[in-house]
Amino acid sequence: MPEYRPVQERSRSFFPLFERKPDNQNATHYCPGCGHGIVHKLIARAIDDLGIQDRAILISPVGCSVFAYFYFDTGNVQVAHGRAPAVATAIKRARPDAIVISYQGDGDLAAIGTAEILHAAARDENFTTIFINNAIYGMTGGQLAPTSMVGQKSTTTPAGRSIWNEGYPLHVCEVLNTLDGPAYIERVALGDNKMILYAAKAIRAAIQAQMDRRGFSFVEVLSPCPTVWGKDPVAAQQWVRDEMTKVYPLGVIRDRDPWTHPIPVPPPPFAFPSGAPPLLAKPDEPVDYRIKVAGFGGQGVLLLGELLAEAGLQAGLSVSWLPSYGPEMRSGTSHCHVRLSSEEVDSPLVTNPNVLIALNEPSLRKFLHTVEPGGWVFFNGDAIPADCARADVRAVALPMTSLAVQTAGDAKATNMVMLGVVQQALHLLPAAAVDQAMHSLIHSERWLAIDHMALNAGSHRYQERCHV
Ligand SMILES: Cc1ncc(C[n+]2csc(CCOP(=O)(O)OP(=O)(O)O)c2C)c(N)n1
Ligand code: SF4
Repeated sequence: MPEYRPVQERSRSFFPLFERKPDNQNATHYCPGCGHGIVHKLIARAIDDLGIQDRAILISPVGCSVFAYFYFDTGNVQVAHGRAPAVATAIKRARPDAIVISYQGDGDLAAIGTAEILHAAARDENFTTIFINNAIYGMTGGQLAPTSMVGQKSTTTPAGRSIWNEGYPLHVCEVLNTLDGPAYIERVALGDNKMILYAAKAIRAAIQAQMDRRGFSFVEVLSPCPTVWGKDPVAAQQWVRDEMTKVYPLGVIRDRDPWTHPIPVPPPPFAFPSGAPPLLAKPDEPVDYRIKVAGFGGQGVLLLGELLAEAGLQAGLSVSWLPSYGPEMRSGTSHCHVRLSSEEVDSPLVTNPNVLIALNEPSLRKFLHTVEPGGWVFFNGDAIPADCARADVRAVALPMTSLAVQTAGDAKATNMVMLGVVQQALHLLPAAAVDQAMHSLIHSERWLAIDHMALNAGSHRYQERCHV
């Protein structure tokens, strides 16, 4: 028997206090009569009733509901405008046991984010989207939305939406219903109390569909925006009931029989291609290298980062590699973020590296101040420039480009000299893993030979000059 709790009670899935505004911790930031507040409550109740608070992750959008993470005591990720389905996809795939609830307004979902929602639904991603259709851009002050109705006035259509100028409103549920993917699609409204009870049921059913691994579930909620519509809360609710529901008919649009459609099966975990060596043992000591590799485009910055990540993978670590580069193929700046960790990697961004690999002086100047105290700095140059000295980091400066030319006959092998130096200094990764990574990423025999020479040269030079 489900536990009986009065509806008025604050949901357990809300924080006891909303700490966004110190002087008002019991109210949300929504306007009186706004549908967002009501739908938040329905979602929180569903999370409570389904017993999933510990594994629920809410994706909040850009729009009036951008601060949803101040209210839901669940996992929370706030994402860029329109990108909730892409982020929800990533989270659900990485954490199949999480219950992912993606929350979007009509500007967010049906304008800037149209491609994301269509493709997520077509791929039948197993997460739930709650789509708040208030037929307007609320947060930005009332511009026309794709779902604004014909004749509806907005700041960008002061004379009302015209089919000649702005075309017809987008019926998102019906569009999604043309796709094979979705498991569950329903449209509900907040037009009166009975409708709100239906909305509660729909939200619960959609989340349940996800829990049953039935695939993509979607609930559109026709929702009042009294402030921007210029109506009082009661009139706004009536407008939802009397006008919006004429254009957007309510009801279950798809409830796919789980037995007639294959349940999406997650792909098998990553396996090394046959012939690859078995994973090397994880280190006894926990490892958490946050590495920034930076230099000019063409210096092999990205390849060096990729090699570190690939070798880390071969060594059984959790890794990430995130490149960032300008549009030029040559001589623009580029850098990448690499993480090598014995724990799961939470974010691929490296803001405060504990290892900075600077292949040129501008990169040293740009990133030196970001290095964590106690971290390592490897610089391709005769010496660290005097005005860059930092007493709280360990710095290694060697002229790696000259060394690459002298020993491997090619300045392009500078990155491999650097790899040899870093390896020798930090014993970052097992030599076999580095070798395996080089074989996976460098496909020319000639370059493999050159790069091995450069790697060894870097390693020896560090031993001769720097090892104490
Ligand atoms: C990339 C980008 N483009 C535009 C904006 C401006 N912007 C913020 S919210 C919004 C639309 C919000 O409308 P909706 O999604 O319907 O949500 P509501 O505020 O009505 O809940 C826009 C266009 C932005 N923040 N980022
Ligand atoms: S502007 Fe509209 S959507 Fe935004 S909080 Fe106010 S009533 Fe809600």
